[in-house]
Amino acid sequence: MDNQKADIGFIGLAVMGQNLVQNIASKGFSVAVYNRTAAITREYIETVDSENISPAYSLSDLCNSIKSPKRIMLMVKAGEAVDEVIDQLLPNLHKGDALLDMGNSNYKDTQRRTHQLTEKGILYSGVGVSGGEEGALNGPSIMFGGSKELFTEVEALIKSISAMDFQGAATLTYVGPDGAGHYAKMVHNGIEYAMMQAISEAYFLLRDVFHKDPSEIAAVFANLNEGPLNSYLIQITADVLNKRDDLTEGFLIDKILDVAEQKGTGSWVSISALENGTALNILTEAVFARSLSADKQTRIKLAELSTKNELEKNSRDKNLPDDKQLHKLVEDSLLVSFYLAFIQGFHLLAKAEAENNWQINLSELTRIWQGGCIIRAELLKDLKRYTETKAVLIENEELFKMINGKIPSLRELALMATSHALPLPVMQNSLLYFDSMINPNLPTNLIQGLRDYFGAHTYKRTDREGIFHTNWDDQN
Ligand code: 2AM
Repeated sequence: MDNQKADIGFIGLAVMGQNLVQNIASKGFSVAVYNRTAAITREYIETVDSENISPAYSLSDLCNSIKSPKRIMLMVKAGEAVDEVIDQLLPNLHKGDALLDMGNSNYKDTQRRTHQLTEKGILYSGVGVSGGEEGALNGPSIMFGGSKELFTEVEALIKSISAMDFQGAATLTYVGPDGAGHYAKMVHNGIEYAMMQAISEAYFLLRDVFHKDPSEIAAVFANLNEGPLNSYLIQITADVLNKRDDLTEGFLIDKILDVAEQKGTGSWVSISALENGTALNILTEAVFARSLSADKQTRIKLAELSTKNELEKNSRDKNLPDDKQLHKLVEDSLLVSFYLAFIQGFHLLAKAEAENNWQINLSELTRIWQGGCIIRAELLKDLKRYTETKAVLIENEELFKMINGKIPSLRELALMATSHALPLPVMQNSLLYFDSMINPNLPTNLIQGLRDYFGAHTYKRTDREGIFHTNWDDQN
C-alpha cells in the first residue's frame, strides 16, 4: 500500500517548518508531519487546507506513514534538539533511508552527524535554507549540502519549492559534501549581518548628522533602491522607516529600543574565520556592533560623562554636502561595504572549501542568492560575472577598479562620521580592509621584530631568503 503513503516526512512545525510544508504540499507532494508538542500538530492540521498534508503523533507513526526508502526533513531548533530527534528516529530507519536537516545547524555538527549516519547506511544532508518565514512559504534560496546521491534524487522536489534567480532558474544548488551547505548558509548570514549593519549606519548618519526624519530617510532609501543598490534589504528599510506607530504618535522606528539580538550564525562565521586565519573584520564588526548595542545602560551613563555633545556642536552643519552629494556619498559607501562584505565572505568560503575538500562553486552561490533569500540584491549579477573569471575576487581588476572609484566617497563619509563621534563599524572597517589590502608595506615588520625580541619567533627578510633570529639586546 506504499502508494497511499506520503512522499516525505517532516519534523518540526514552528513557523518556518509550517510554511515549508505548505510550500511542498502546494507543489503536489504529500507530506506526513510531526511535531514534538502534539497540540501544535493538531492545530496546524486544522488550519491548513491541504489533502497533501497528514498528521503523525509519534515518530514511529511518522515513519510508518511515509514511502520507503524514507526521506525525512527536520526543521527543529539547531543544536541538541537535532541530535535528540535523530537518536529517536534511528530505531525506525533502515539502510538507504535519508534525513535532511533544513534548519540552521552549525556546519561542524552537520559534519559530525554526516559521519555518524553514513556509518549506519543512512543518507544525510545539511541543507541551508534562507528567506525567512516568507521565503519558506513562497520560495527560499536553498544551499544543499551532503549526499550528492540524495540531492539527485530529491532535486525535483526541492527545485519546485525554491525561488527563482534573475534568469528564472531555481535558486537551488548542490554546494558540496557534509557541512558545505550549512557553511554556505552561515556565510550568507554573516554577509546579511554586515549589510544590515551598513544600512543602519547610513540611517545613523542621515539621522544624527543631517537631522533628517524617518520619512525623509525612507525617501533616500527608496531612491537608492532604484539604482545599483537595488535589493530586498534596501527596499524593506524604506518600509520600516516609513511605518507609523500604532500605539503612539509618530514613526515606529523612533520607539524601537536600539538593542539588537542575534541567534548565533553571525558569531559562527567569525569563529570560523578566526580558526582558519581569514580576515573577516567587516562581517565580524557587524556581530560586535550588536553585542555593543546590548550595553544600553552603560551607554546612557557614559554619554553624560563624555564631551560628545560639544564635539557635535562644534562640527554641526560645517560644510555638510547637499542632498545630491549626500546621495552619492551614501550610495558609494553602501556599495563598497556590500561588495567588500561579499568579497570577505567568499574569501572565507574559498579557504574553508580548500580545507574541507568541498569544491564549492562560488558563482553558483551568487546565482542562488539572487532570489528567495534576505541578501538578494542586484549586485549579485555583477558578482556572478566576477566569480566566473577569477577565484580571488578582490584581485579581479574590473571589480577592484569599480570599488577603488567609490572609495573617495567612503573616505569622506568616514571622516565626517569620525568628526561627529559617530561609530560606523562596518563602513569604517570596509575602508580599513581596503586600505590594508592596497598597502604593500604594512607595519607588521615591527610586530615580527618584537616577536623575535621576546620569544625568538624568528622573521623573514625582504632582501634575502631564509629564516632569521637576532640577539636584540646585544650592545652593538
Ligand atoms: P515544540 O513545538 O515541541 O517546541 C523550533 O523550536 C521547533 O523545534 C519546534 O517545532 C520545536 O518543537 C522543535 N523542537 C525543539 N526542541 C526539540 C526537541 N528536543 N525534540 C523535538 N523537537 C524539538
